Amino acid sequence: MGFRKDFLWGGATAANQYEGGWQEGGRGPANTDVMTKGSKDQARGVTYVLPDGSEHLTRGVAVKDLPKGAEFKVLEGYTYPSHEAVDFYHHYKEDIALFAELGFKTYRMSISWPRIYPTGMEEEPNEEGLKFYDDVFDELHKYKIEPMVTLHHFEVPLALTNTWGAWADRRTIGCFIRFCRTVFERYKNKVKYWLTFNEINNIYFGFLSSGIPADDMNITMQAAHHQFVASAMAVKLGREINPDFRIGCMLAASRCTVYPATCNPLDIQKAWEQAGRQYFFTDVQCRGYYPSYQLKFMERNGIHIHMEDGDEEILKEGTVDFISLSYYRSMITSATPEKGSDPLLLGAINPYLKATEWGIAIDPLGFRITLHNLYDRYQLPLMIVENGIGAADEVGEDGVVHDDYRIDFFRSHIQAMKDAVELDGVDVMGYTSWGPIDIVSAGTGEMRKRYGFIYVDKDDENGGTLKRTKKDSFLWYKKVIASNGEDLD
Ligand code: P53
Repeated sequence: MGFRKDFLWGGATAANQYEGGWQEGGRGPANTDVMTKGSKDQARGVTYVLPDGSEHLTRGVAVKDLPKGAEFKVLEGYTYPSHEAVDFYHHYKEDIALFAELGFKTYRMSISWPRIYPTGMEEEPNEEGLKFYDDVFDELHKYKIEPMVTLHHFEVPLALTNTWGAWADRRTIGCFIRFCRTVFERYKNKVKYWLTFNEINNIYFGFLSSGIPADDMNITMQAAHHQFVASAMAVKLGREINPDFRIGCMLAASRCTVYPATCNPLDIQKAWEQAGRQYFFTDVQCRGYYPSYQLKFMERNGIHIHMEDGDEEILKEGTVDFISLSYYRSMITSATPEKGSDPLLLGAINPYLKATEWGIAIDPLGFRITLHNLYDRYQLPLMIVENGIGAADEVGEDGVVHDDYRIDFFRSHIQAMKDAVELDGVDVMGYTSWGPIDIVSAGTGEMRKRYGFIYVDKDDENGGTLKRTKKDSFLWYKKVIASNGEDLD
């Protein structure tokens, strides 16, 4: 009973939300570097210039109806949270020592693509960028922490976005595979676990997740196809370079945890359909072909994707070794629009659940249900690579954050994961909490929305000393890891 002996406990981050050093060591700008700060009530924007020199900010990151000749650019007078983030670039030794103190077996991180290929199009990689990750991996191994690396965590060289719309264009596959070959070869003895595309089903976010400056289903689905092909090619290539690599896909599983608002079969069908819009991504990456229901859906909705000869074969040959996933919440849906049928809207409130300050439903049982579903569907090992609660922590008079709400959240979710293992027989490889140290929020760009066991002194106006302090949850999670998930008190 209980978790595997070699269970991979740890934490997870993404370069664009953590590293900072955006112009250091020869790094080029990314799509994430032109995204401004938003808030709970106001979406982030993206800055650009027009050929006449005028400067603009989009409303929201679903970039659409852009005037001809628009070029995304960093402009004076805006706050861009990714530029400094919380400066892992200069604090990695200190932070990794804290992860080691927590007892991490693994640390999930991403490699910033434009740190290795500044525009994405160079023939040769940037040695200084490669050296930085060598140092990070060496530091992790010093403490016997196994790195788990996401190759694409929402970050694309900005030049690829400006030149051809990033993943909307097939040429991006070639640039990405060149990047993969470089890092696979360089780190083949330092990194064993790789993830291809973070939350691939969040390609629906467009610019934020994949640097695509468009909001059009035909373009999005074509871009998704390019990512499927790129992911499968990366899996094949990785296996050639080192047969011991374990390469997984990554699904935003909250989006599959869709409950019908009532027992009306119309609502049930709606929930099933919406989950299908998400599961289809893992279907392609785990089974190696598009499922029939998705092909029919695209046909019915006039979505035509162009596949090249050989694509079907690539998808078949490049299926993943395991499934990694994020889980934050469940959602509800209804066939009656006023009850909220759009899973992206936070408006549909589940009356049986409490929510976080950011309106995220807290649903540990939904976590168990989703793990069970995913394991039934694919019979592949599951790796939970994101789970956690974003909260506006207050530093107490004693200088410490007393985050019992965070401990409650993790306790209930780790218990639910344990139930999935012990009661449903799900094969879970490991668990990494999201943002074990406070980092920039992807959705809003805020610092105020904190996930960490480690507090970082930085505010939303770019102020703060960047000093790291342990919250109450730090000792709690340390104890959980030390007991391999047995002691959740
Ligand atoms: P934040 C929502 C919006 C953007 C990214 O989210 C998201 C989600 C939730 O599915 O996905 C992941 O920071 C993502 C992380 C992100 C985390 O959720 O908006 O993989 O990069 O930080 C949490 O609170």
